[in-house]
Order: sequence, then structure tokens, then C-alpha cells
Amino acid sequence: MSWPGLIDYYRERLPVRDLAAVTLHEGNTPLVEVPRLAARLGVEARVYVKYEGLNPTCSFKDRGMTMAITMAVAEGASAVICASTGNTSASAAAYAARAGLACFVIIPDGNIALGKLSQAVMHGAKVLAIQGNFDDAYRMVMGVAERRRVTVVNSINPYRLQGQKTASFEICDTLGRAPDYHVLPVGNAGNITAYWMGYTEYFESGVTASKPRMMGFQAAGAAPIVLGHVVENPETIATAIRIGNPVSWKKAEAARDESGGIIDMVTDAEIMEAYKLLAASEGVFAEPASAASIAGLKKLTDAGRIETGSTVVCTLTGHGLKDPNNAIKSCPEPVRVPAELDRVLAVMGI
Ligand code: AN7
Repeated sequence: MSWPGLIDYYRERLPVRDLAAVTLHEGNTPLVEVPRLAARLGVEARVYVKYEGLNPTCSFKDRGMTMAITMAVAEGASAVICASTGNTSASAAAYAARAGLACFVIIPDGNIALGKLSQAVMHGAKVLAIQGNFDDAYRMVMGVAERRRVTVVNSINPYRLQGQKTASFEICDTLGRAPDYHVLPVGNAGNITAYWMGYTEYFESGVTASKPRMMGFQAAGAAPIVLGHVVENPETIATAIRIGNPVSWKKAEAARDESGGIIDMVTDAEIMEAYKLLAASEGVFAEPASAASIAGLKKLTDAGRIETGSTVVCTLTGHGLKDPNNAIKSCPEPVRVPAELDRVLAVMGI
């Protein structure tokens, strides 16, 4: 039987009643053990990555969007809107197309990865690139929603986090237990909130006997939660998490504190090192923001914060192909060779 999508699989744990799901069969992403990466990081634990780049639009946002668009249809909406650093816009555009709804997305001009922009336009969204950052785009969305009948599908929409919590269910179902540590990037802080909700629900209904410590990582140039204040001009190569005033700030702090976890930051240099190491050591390609979780795991390991023999899950939130420009920029160029066998052999050097 093929996977029906997360709403039909986890329906009794989601507030959807018997509504027909708007689905692209999202969810059921691989949990990949990464021993070679773990060895390279020097972590003496079982390390897994939750490969969310293998969702239909290649990011975790599809989990929330199947719920948000299903509910928007049920409520009679004709149009949806979001602000986005890229992945939310790609997902909203795709699911709106699937449901026959109009979609408006507001993005920071020049600061969204190429793959994400190509998705939003291909799926027929009306794309507004504003001269401002994500936080400005979000303000615009809130303003529009006050004046026009459009459904906001940013994570202020409660159905988004409901859908996203299913990633925790899948991890526990696969492992047969909850991990000891869950490491993930933090931008608008919705995902860490949703994962914690999922882990808590499984624990409270007796499916699991423990809950993980939630270990969130922001980019150093966009780390408002770590610094304890809004960052006016967030800057990071990981444009997906280039956010200075997260919507779910307080909920993320609650997830951190209730789980006995942390929210810390990693530099762009650490992110790019982890980005390449993951791809080269395991064949798993994730975008720079996702690599913040791997950079975070390295930082935790170096500080002796990961208990030997424990189980660690890192979420890889988006696929590496979302951002081809950063991939190509971060590696040596292909060697240009004439089509002559001797020259090819000479360049190969083996
Ligand atoms: C790849 O698309 O906010 O902490 O507008 O695309 O739940 O915000 C994206 C966020 C991590 C951070 N990794 O998750 C958007 C947007 C990737 C992302 C995050 C995002 P949250």
C-alpha cells in the first residue's frame, strides 16, 4: 500500500475530523543513520538524520501546509498568503495549486534561494519581492490579513504546527522509542515548538516512555533567542533562517526549558563546514539552514554535551538542491579538460 500522506496516517491525532485531505503524500521521510558522519564529528552516539528534504516540495513545510490548506478549504477560503524566507512560499504555492486556491507570497527581495523561488513561480503564486527582510514581509502579511479576506498560512496558523508535529511521531514509530537528543535549526521557531508538541503527546498517551532534550540552533548573525533581543538586521548565508524576530519565540523557549535543552548558535563558517561534511561523508544533501543542526551537533560534541551511547536525531529541514548557488560557490569548480583520453587520465591522477 502506498503512503497516504500524514493526515490520513495520523488522522486521530490531528484536528481534522473527517475532512478530505489536500495532500501530495507528504511525510514518511527516511530516518537515516549516519555513522560515518558521527565518526567524523567524534560523537560516540547513534546519530540519525530525519531527511525532510524528501517531502513533495523538498522541505518540512509540507507537513504543516497539508493541514493549513486542508483547513483553509474547509473554511471556505479562496486565497492564502504567507511571508517566507523561501520554503514556506514554495510549499504554500504547491498546496494552494493542488486545492485550486489563489496564493500570494511575500519574500525578501534578493534573499531567497533560487530553487525556492522557482517553485513559487512555477506553482502559480503571485510573488511579491519586497525591499526588506523576512520580518518586514511578515508585517506586510499581517497588515493585508487585517484588510482583506485571505487566510494566513504562516505558522501563526495553528494547523501548521499540528501537521509539523507528525515528524516526531514518525521518528518514535521508526526507532520504537524517543531519541535522547533532538537537534534542529531554529528560524521562526515553529518547528522546534511542533516537534516538542509531538514528543509530548506521544509521551502523555503512553506511546513512548521518555522525551528528548530539544537542542535548537540559530545562525550567529540571526540569533535573537540566544541573544535575548530582536535582531534588526539579521544576516546569514543560511537565508532560510535569516529571521530577527521569530513568531514562535516564547513557545520555543518553553520547549527548550521543559525538555531540559538549549537554544544556541553556530557561525556561518561552522554551518558551511557541516553542510559540506554531511554531503561528502554520507551522500545526504541538505540546504545550509539544515546544516545548522549538524554544526550544532558538532558544537555539542566538542563541549562534551552528548552522553556516550545516546540516540541523537538531527532534522535536515530542506533539500540541498533548494540552494544550488551556495553549493557551487562552496566547492572547487569542475576541471575543464579537452575530450582526449590522455588529458583526462592525467587530470584524474590515479
Ligand atoms: C530549511 O520558509 O521560515 O524555526 O519562511 O526553511 O520553524 O522557522 C523557513 C524556515 C529551518 C526554520 N530550515 O524553521 C520560511 C521559513 C529550513 C527552513 C527553518 C526554515 P522554523
